[in-house]
Amino acid sequence: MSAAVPSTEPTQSVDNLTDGFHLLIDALKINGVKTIYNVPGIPITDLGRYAQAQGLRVLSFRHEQHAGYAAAAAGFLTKKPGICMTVSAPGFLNGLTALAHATTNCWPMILISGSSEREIVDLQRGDYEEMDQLAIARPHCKAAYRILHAEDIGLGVARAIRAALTGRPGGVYLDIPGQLLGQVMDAVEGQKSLIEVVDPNPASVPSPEAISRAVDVLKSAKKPLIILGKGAAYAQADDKVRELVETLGFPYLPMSMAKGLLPDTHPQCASAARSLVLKESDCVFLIGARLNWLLQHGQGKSWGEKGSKKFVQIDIEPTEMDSNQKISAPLIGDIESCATALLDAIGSNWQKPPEEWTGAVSSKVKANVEKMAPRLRNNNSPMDYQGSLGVMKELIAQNPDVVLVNEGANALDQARSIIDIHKPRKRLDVGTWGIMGIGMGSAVAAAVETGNQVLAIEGDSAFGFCGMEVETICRYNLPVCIVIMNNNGIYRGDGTNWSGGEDPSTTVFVKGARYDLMMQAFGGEGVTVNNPDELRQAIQAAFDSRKPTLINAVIAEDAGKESGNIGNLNPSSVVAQARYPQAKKI
Ligand code: OXT
Ligand code: ADP
Ligand code: MG
Repeated sequence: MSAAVPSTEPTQSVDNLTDGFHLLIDALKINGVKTIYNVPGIPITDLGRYAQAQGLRVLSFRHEQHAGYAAAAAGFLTKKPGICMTVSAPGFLNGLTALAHATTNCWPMILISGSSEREIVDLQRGDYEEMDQLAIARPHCKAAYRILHAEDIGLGVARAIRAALTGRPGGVYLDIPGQLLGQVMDAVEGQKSLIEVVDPNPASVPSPEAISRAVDVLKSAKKPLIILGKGAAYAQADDKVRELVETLGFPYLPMSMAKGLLPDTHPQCASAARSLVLKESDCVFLIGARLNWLLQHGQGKSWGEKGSKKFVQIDIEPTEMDSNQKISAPLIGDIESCATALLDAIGSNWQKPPEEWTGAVSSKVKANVEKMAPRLRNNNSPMDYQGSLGVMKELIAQNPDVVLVNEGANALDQARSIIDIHKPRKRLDVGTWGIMGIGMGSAVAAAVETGNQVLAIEGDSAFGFCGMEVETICRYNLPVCIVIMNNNGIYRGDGTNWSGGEDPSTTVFVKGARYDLMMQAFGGEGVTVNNPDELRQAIQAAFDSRKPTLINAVIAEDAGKESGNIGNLNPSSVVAQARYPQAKKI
C-alpha cells in the first residue's frame, strides 16, 4: 500500500520526487497557513528552514509554551488554526499547556510535534527524547492524530484542520515521527494526495421551532440582559451581533474578550452596572458565553434569587446547554446563522424592554462611571492602578486599533474594568483558565496577525512567566509596547514572612527591579516611569515609533488586593484563620 520509496538511492534524480518535509509544508500552504510559531531542534529544525524557504513566515520563540500561546491567540484572531511546531518530549510538553489552553478557550490551534519512531517508543527502548506523545496529548485536546506515511500527510493535515475548526473549535495534536519527514515519494502522486479542506466552518442553522421558542422567552422578559462571550468575538459575525443587540434593545455585558464587539461606550453596555444587571435581570440571553466559573455558574448571591431567571443561549456546542442552569430556549448553531434567523423572526415590530429597566441600568452605569472618573485622573507617584490605567484608557480611546494584551491579577482586573475597548477582537487576556504567561506569545501573535500596534499591560509576576520572549519581539522588530505594572510582587509587594525569618514572603520579588533594562539588553527601548504623565509620554513615544518598548511602571506596593477581584476563590479554614490572624488583614 505504501507509495514511498527509499531515500537512499545516491544516483537517483530528485526532480520527480518529493518528501515528507515538502508534503507537510505544501499541505499547510494549500490550506491557507501563512505563519508557524516554532522552536527549532531535532527532528524539526530543517522543517522550519524549508518552510521559511517556501515562503511561510516561521517565527522562532525562546520557549515552546509561548510559541503555543501565540498560535492559540492567532486562532482566536483569525478564525483559522494557529500552528505551533515543537521538538519531541520536552518541547512537546512545553507546547501542550498552550494546546490545552486553546482547547479550553474553544480556539482552533494545531500543535505539530516531532517524535520518536513507533518501533522504539512502543517497546520503550530509550530513544533520544522518547515519549508516547500521542497518548499524552489525547486528553488535552479535541483530537490527536499521527502520520506514519508520506502519502498520508495530506489526509492528516486535512483531518487536523477540520477537527480544529468544525463545531466548537479547539486544539488538535499532530504527531510527526522524525523519519516521516525524510520519506520520499513520486512528486505527482504526492501532489495528488494533498487535500484542500472545503468549508471547514459549515453554517449550522437552528430549527424554526428553536427560534420561535427563543423569541417567546425573550418577548416575555421585563428585565432582559444579554451576555456576550468570546465565542461571539471569535465568530466574526460582528455586524449581525451588533444588529441583534441593538434591535432587541437589551442591556448587555461583554465578557472580557468580547469587549469591543460593540464599543464599551455603547449606550446599552452595562459593564459598569455588572452587579445590578446580574442580580436583577429576569432573562439572560447568552451569546457565545458559557455559564462557567467566570459567571459563578449562573447562581449564588450575585445572581439574585434562585429560579428568578430564564436563560436563552446560542452555542455551536449542543452539550453546553443545561451544563449549569436550565436553558429554557437553546439555540444550537453558529452565531451568524442564529442571529440572522432571530432577526428575521423578530421583524420590525419588536417591543424594546421597559424604560423602567433600561433607565435604571443606564443610571447605575452613569453613576459608577462618574464615581470612577476622578480616581483615573490622579497623578500619584508611585502610581496606583487607577492613575496609571486612566492614562492607558485615554490612549486606547485615541488609538482604537491598538490590540490590548493583558495579564496579572490587579493589573488584569483593574485594566478590564477601566479601559474601554472600541473594536472587536482588540483585547487578548488570560482566558478561561486565568493563565499567567500568555502575554508575550499573545503580543507577538497580535502584532504578526493584525499588523497593528500592541499594548501589553503586564503584572510584574505575569511578565515573569514569559519575559524572555522580549528577545523574540526585538528580533522580529514588532510594534509591541509592554507596560510592567511593577508593584514588586504577586498581588502586592509588601508581604512579610510570617515566621519572622530572613527569606522574603512567598509573594514578593526583588524591590525596585529594572525590567526596562531587559529590553535594552536586546536593543529595544526601555524606560522606568514614576507617574502617569511620564507613563503617557513613554507610551505615546512607543506608538509613534512602533519600536519594541518596555516601560517599567512603578506602582505602589500596597495598591493591589489579594488575587485581584477573585480573592473569594482562595480556600480558607477556621483553623488557618485562628493560627494566622494576619491572613484576615490582606
Ligand atoms: O457592579 P460592581 O459594583 O460589582 O462593580 C463592577 C463593575 O460594575 C465595575 N465596572 C466599572 N465601573 C465604572 N466604569 C467602568 N467602565 C466599569 N466597568 C466595570 O467594576 C466592578 C468589576 O467589574 P468586572 O471586572 O466586570 O467584574 P468582576 O466582578 O471582576 O467580574 C467577575 C469575573 C470573574 C468575570 C472577572 O473578575 C474576571 O474575568 N476575572 C478573571 C480573573 C482571572 O482570571 N485572574 C487571573 C488569575 S489570578 C491568580 O490565579 C494568579 N496567579 C496564579 C497563577 C496563575 N494564574 N497561572 C499560572 C500559570 N500560575 C500561577 C498568579 C501567579 S494572578 C498571579 C500573578 C499576579 O501578580 P501580578 O504581579 O502579575 O499582578 P498584580 O496583581 O498586579 O500584582
Ligand atoms: P467567555 O469566557 O467570554 O464567557 P466562553 O469561552 O466561556 O466565553 O464561551 C465561548 C462559547 O462560544 C463556547 O461555548 C463555544 O462553543 C461557543 N462558540 C464558539 N464559536 C462559536 C460560533 N461560531 N457560534 C456559536 N458559538 C460559538
Ligand atoms: Mg505585581
